[in-house]
Amino acid sequence: MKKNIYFASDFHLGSPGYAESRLREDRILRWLNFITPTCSELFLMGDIFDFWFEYRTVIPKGFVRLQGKIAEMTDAGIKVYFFKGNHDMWVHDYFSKEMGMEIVSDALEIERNGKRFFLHHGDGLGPGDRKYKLLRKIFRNPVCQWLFALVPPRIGLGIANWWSGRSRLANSNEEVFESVDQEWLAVYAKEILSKTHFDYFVFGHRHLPLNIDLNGKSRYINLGEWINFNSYAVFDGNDLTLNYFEKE
Ligand SMILES: [Mn+2]
Repeated sequence: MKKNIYFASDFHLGSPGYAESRLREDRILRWLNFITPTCSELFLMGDIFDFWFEYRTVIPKGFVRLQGKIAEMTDAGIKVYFFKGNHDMWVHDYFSKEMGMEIVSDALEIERNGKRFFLHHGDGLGPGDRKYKLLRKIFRNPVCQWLFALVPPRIGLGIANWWSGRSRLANSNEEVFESVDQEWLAVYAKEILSKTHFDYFVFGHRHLPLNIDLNGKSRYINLGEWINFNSYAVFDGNDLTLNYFEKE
């Protein structure tokens, strides 16, 4: 019975290099094969690629197994959503046209089986991080994207991959949980809850699997990442749970 909804983010394919990324891609394929029989919808919630920039006629090399598998899933009638992350926001029509995915640029609010979900990659939300919020505006600016596309891929992708490599994940700084009040996405979720009800807030970006009770009725799940955790969330029509693939 295809009734489950799956959520995952932060595969960071391409990082730190080809060989390690390929092993991760194989693992992701095993996971997709594992969920396919029960999957009605799949939400890929950002930073699937460590860097993706789509030119009008050119895409980055690699990741063909994932692309083929997603096309197979959407061809079979499974709805797949692709959220723009802070590493892979430069998508145009390739993912929708070739892979049948629906592109989500910002927050997505959905209701399934009477449960309300607030979904977002998680970047640029909540208090602080003003430097990134400014950068996000530049990165998402159509004129800036048009100018970047004029740079030949060999140079443009070189710069971009160098930039991506500087990120916290590639430098394996371990993420730690301090307290709910210091979790900026929990703070952001609570602010929304003061105005309107959601049963679940699902974010990525934090690189730390979290399942936090916000007020007794609502929860915040962070999807973690796939370099250390292989973490994902599943909604079985009744409840949303955090799970780990190929982990004891
Ligand atoms: Mn990430």
